[in-house]
Amino acid sequence: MSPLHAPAARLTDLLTGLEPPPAPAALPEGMFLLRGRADPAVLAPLIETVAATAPFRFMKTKRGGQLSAAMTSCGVCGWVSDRRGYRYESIDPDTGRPWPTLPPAFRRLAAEASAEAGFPGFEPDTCLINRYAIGSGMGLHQDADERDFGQPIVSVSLGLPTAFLIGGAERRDRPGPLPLQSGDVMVFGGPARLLFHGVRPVKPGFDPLFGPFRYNLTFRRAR
Ligand code: MD6
Ligand code: FE
Repeated sequence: MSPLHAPAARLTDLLTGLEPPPAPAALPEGMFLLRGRADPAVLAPLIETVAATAPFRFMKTKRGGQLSAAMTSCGVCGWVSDRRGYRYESIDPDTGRPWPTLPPAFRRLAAEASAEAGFPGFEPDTCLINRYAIGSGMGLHQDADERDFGQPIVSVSLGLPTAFLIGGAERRDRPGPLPLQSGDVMVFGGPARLLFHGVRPVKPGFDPLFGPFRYNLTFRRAR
């Protein structure tokens, strides 16, 4: 920023000679970040239980590629992608069985976090679990496969940190990074519900609970 446009220095900064800390960028209206709201130690074994019934898998895309995060789901339906496109399915196509039920601690976390963000009464019917190895990320997308966009999405970050990319209402809107750490919870509701977003590739590291991975839980009301 040129000095001409720099904000006037504050008296305290002039006196101490210190730069003021950078102001945190405001989140878009309807998007909330609850830092450290989730307990990773409680969630880790529940993810393992879900994955014992519905193993993580790399889903195919319509165009013949494969998603870079491994995925599984729990709840009355699960999000799937294959050569036919994206949708929610009641039966896990990999096992031929229903998805495992939503653990009560998952439901409770999603309901409490959404209420804290100002969306009371959220009852998710599905949780998509993404697992990112080092170097994996997720391209800019909108979550638009659910029936009612009036329902929020609650998202929980676990394991290795990354930067969440927050875009705008149009794919071409330039996204800005939001650093996320294990235990951080985001709520997307109201005017933020259909914003484009993505995830930067995960940098090398090792998390004491989750090892060389980042996990993300997204709770939705799909039906
Ligand atoms: C992730 N999250 O954080 C991917 N979508 O790994 C999402 O794609 C997402 O965090 C909708 C709402 C919140 C999210
Ligand atoms: Fe998403």
